[in-house]
Amino acid sequence: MVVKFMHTLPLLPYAYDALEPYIDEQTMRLHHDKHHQTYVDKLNVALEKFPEWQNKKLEELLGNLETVPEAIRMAVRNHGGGHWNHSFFWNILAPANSQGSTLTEKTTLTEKTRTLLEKSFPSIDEFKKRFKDSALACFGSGWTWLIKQSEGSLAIINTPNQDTPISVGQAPILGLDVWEHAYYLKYQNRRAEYIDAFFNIINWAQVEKHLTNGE
Ligand code: MN3
Repeated sequence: MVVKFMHTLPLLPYAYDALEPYIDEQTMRLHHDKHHQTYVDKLNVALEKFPEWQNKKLEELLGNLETVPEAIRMAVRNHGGGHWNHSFFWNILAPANSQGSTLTEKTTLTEKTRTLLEKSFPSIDEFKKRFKDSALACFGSGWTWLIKQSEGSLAIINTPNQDTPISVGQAPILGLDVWEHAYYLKYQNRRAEYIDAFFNIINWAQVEKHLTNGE
Protein backbone atom coordinates (compact mmCIF):
# COMPACT_ATOMS: atom_id res chain seq x y z
CA MET A 1 0.00 0.00 0.00
CA VAL A 2 1.27 3.42 -0.89
CA VAL A 3 1.49 5.87 1.96
CA LYS A 4 -0.62 8.87 1.07
CA PHE A 5 1.51 11.47 2.76
CA MET A 6 5.05 10.26 3.01
CA HIS A 7 6.82 13.43 4.05
CA THR A 8 6.40 14.93 7.50
CA LEU A 9 7.59 18.01 9.34
CA PRO A 10 10.47 17.14 11.68
CA LEU A 11 10.37 18.51 15.22
CA LEU A 12 12.79 21.29 16.02
CA PRO A 13 15.76 19.85 17.94
CA TYR A 14 15.38 22.64 20.59
CA ALA A 15 12.67 24.94 21.95
CA TYR A 16 11.25 27.74 19.80
CA ASP A 17 12.84 30.36 22.03
CA ALA A 18 16.17 28.53 22.42
CA LEU A 19 17.99 30.62 19.81
CA GLU A 20 17.10 33.93 21.47
CA PRO A 21 18.33 36.61 21.27
CA TYR A 22 19.88 35.78 17.89
CA ILE A 23 16.75 34.35 16.30
CA ASP A 24 13.53 35.21 18.07
CA GLU A 25 10.77 32.83 19.13
CA GLN A 26 8.09 34.32 16.88
CA THR A 27 10.29 33.96 13.81
CA MET A 28 11.04 30.34 14.71
CA ARG A 29 7.35 29.52 15.21
CA LEU A 30 6.37 31.01 11.86
CA HIS A 31 9.40 29.69 10.05
CA HIS A 32 9.08 26.11 11.29
CA ASP A 33 5.32 25.67 11.85
CA LYS A 34 4.08 27.65 8.84
CA HIS A 35 6.76 28.01 6.17
CA HIS A 36 8.42 24.62 6.56
CA GLN A 37 5.05 22.88 7.05
CA THR A 38 3.81 24.43 3.80
CA TYR A 39 6.76 23.01 1.85
CA VAL A 40 6.01 19.56 3.29
CA ASP A 41 2.29 19.83 2.50
CA LYS A 42 2.80 21.02 -1.07
CA LEU A 43 5.40 18.32 -1.71
CA ASN A 44 2.94 15.68 -0.51
CA VAL A 45 0.13 17.09 -2.66
CA ALA A 46 2.38 17.06 -5.75
CA LEU A 47 3.46 13.45 -5.13
CA GLU A 48 -0.10 12.29 -4.52
CA LYS A 49 -0.67 12.24 -8.29
CA PHE A 50 2.39 10.03 -8.82
CA PRO A 51 2.17 7.19 -6.27
CA GLU A 52 5.30 5.47 -7.58
CA TRP A 53 7.29 8.53 -6.48
CA GLN A 54 5.76 8.83 -3.01
CA ASN A 55 7.97 6.37 -1.23
CA LYS A 56 11.24 7.59 -2.61
CA LYS A 57 13.57 9.35 -0.24
CA LEU A 58 13.75 13.11 -0.55
CA GLU A 59 17.48 12.94 -1.35
CA GLU A 60 16.70 10.54 -4.17
CA LEU A 61 14.12 12.93 -5.64
CA LEU A 62 16.30 16.03 -5.33
CA GLY A 63 19.43 14.29 -6.54
CA ASN A 64 17.69 13.10 -9.71
CA LEU A 65 15.32 15.92 -10.58
CA GLU A 66 15.67 15.27 -14.31
CA THR A 67 14.01 11.87 -13.82
CA VAL A 68 11.03 13.24 -11.85
CA PRO A 69 7.87 13.51 -14.02
CA GLU A 70 7.80 16.89 -15.67
CA ALA A 71 4.33 17.65 -14.31
CA ILE A 72 5.67 17.74 -10.74
CA ARG A 73 9.36 18.45 -11.30
CA MET A 74 9.12 22.15 -10.38
CA ALA A 75 6.96 21.40 -7.32
CA VAL A 76 9.46 18.78 -6.13
CA ARG A 77 12.34 21.16 -6.77
CA ASN A 78 10.71 24.05 -4.88
CA HIS A 79 8.80 22.30 -2.09
CA GLY A 80 11.00 19.24 -1.77
CA GLY A 81 14.00 21.56 -1.79
CA GLY A 82 12.34 23.74 0.84
CA HIS A 83 11.65 20.71 3.02
CA TRP A 84 15.20 19.40 2.70
CA ASN A 85 16.91 22.79 3.17
CA HIS A 86 14.94 23.64 6.32
CA SER A 87 15.43 20.18 7.84
CA PHE A 88 19.18 20.65 7.31
CA PHE A 89 19.10 24.23 8.63
CA TRP A 90 17.43 23.49 11.99
CA ASN A 91 20.17 20.98 12.73
CA ILE A 92 23.12 23.23 12.04
CA LEU A 93 21.80 25.72 14.59
CA ALA A 94 22.18 25.29 18.34
CA PRO A 95 21.37 27.46 21.35
CA ALA A 96 24.04 29.67 22.86
CA ASN A 97 24.01 29.48 26.66
CA SER A 98 21.51 31.47 28.68
CA GLN A 99 23.80 34.47 28.94
CA GLY A 100 24.46 34.30 25.23
CA SER A 101 28.14 34.93 25.81
CA THR A 102 29.90 31.75 26.85
CA LEU A 103 30.10 29.13 24.16
CA THR A 104 28.46 25.77 24.66
CA GLU A 105 29.86 22.43 23.61
CA LYS A 106 27.93 22.57 20.36
CA THR A 107 28.59 26.20 19.46
CA THR A 108 32.34 25.98 20.05
CA LEU A 109 34.38 25.54 16.90
CA THR A 110 36.18 22.23 17.23
CA GLU A 111 39.90 21.96 16.51
CA LYS A 112 39.20 19.41 13.82
CA THR A 113 36.73 21.72 12.07
CA ARG A 114 39.11 24.66 12.38
CA THR A 115 41.89 22.65 10.75
CA LEU A 116 39.63 21.48 7.92
CA LEU A 117 38.32 25.01 7.27
CA GLU A 118 41.82 26.43 7.27
CA LYS A 119 42.76 24.07 4.46
CA SER A 120 40.37 25.94 2.18
CA PHE A 121 40.35 29.44 3.70
CA PRO A 122 43.22 31.64 4.97
CA SER A 123 41.64 31.89 8.44
CA ILE A 124 38.33 31.36 10.26
CA ASP A 125 37.69 35.11 10.21
CA GLU A 126 38.28 35.18 6.48
CA PHE A 127 35.89 32.23 6.04
CA LYS A 128 33.22 34.10 8.02
CA LYS A 129 33.81 37.27 6.02
CA ARG A 130 33.48 35.46 2.71
CA PHE A 131 30.37 33.60 3.90
CA LYS A 132 28.81 36.88 5.00
CA ASP A 133 29.71 38.65 1.76
CA SER A 134 28.13 35.81 -0.20
CA ALA A 135 24.96 35.91 1.93
CA LEU A 136 24.71 39.68 1.49
CA ALA A 137 25.13 39.31 -2.25
CA CYS A 138 22.38 36.69 -2.56
CA PHE A 139 19.80 38.66 -4.52
CA GLY A 140 16.16 38.03 -3.67
CA SER A 141 15.33 34.77 -1.90
CA GLY A 142 17.86 32.01 -1.53
CA TRP A 143 20.48 30.26 0.55
CA THR A 144 24.19 30.58 1.22
CA TRP A 145 26.12 27.34 1.66
CA LEU A 146 29.50 25.99 2.57
CA ILE A 147 29.85 22.92 0.39
CA LYS A 148 32.39 20.17 -0.05
CA GLN A 149 33.33 19.77 -3.69
CA SER A 150 33.93 16.40 -5.28
CA GLU A 151 37.71 16.69 -4.98
CA GLY A 152 37.35 17.52 -1.29
CA SER A 153 37.97 21.26 -1.08
CA LEU A 154 35.42 23.59 0.49
CA ALA A 155 33.63 26.42 -1.28
CA ILE A 156 30.93 28.99 -0.57
CA ILE A 157 28.01 29.19 -2.97
CA ASN A 158 24.54 30.71 -3.14
CA THR A 159 21.47 28.92 -4.47
CA PRO A 160 18.31 30.75 -5.58
CA ASN A 161 14.84 30.04 -4.18
CA GLN A 162 14.82 26.57 -2.57
CA ASP A 163 17.39 25.01 -4.85
CA THR A 164 19.63 22.68 -2.91
CA PRO A 165 23.29 21.74 -3.42
CA ILE A 166 22.43 18.03 -3.46
CA SER A 167 20.61 18.55 -6.78
CA VAL A 168 23.95 19.39 -8.37
CA GLY A 169 25.97 16.74 -6.60
CA GLN A 170 27.49 18.99 -3.95
CA ALA A 171 27.64 18.09 -0.27
CA PRO A 172 26.32 20.83 2.04
CA ILE A 173 28.35 21.43 5.20
CA LEU A 174 26.68 24.59 6.49
CA GLY A 175 23.73 26.58 5.19
CA LEU A 176 22.02 29.88 5.91
CA ASP A 177 18.47 30.74 4.90
CA VAL A 178 18.52 34.30 3.57
CA TRP A 179 14.86 34.49 2.60
CA GLU A 180 13.32 37.53 4.28
CA HIS A 181 10.93 35.24 6.21
CA ALA A 182 14.00 33.95 8.09
CA TYR A 183 14.82 37.32 9.66
CA TYR A 184 12.41 40.12 8.76
CA LEU A 185 10.38 40.18 11.99
CA LYS A 186 13.44 40.89 14.12
CA TYR A 187 15.94 42.44 11.75
CA GLN A 188 13.67 43.98 9.08
CA ASN A 189 15.95 44.83 6.14
CA ARG A 190 19.17 44.44 8.15
CA ARG A 191 20.35 41.14 6.69
CA ALA A 192 23.94 41.84 7.80
CA GLU A 193 22.90 41.80 11.47
CA TYR A 194 21.06 38.51 10.97
CA ILE A 195 24.16 36.97 9.41
CA ASP A 196 26.34 38.20 12.29
CA ALA A 197 23.83 36.72 14.76
CA PHE A 198 23.92 33.40 12.91
CA PHE A 199 27.64 32.98 13.63
CA ASN A 200 26.81 32.82 17.38
CA ILE A 201 24.47 29.85 17.03
CA ILE A 202 26.20 27.58 14.56
CA ASN A 203 26.20 23.97 15.74
CA TRP A 204 29.87 23.30 15.00
CA ALA A 205 29.54 19.74 16.28
CA GLN A 206 27.03 19.10 13.49
CA VAL A 207 29.23 20.92 10.97
CA GLU A 208 32.09 18.62 11.92
CA LYS A 209 29.84 15.62 11.27
CA HIS A 210 29.12 16.87 7.76
CA LEU A 211 32.78 17.67 7.15
CA THR A 212 33.99 14.26 8.18
CA ASN A 213 31.12 12.33 6.57
CA GLY A 214 32.63 9.53 4.52
CA GLU A 215 36.07 9.75 6.14
MN1 MN3 B 1 13.03 29.56 5.25
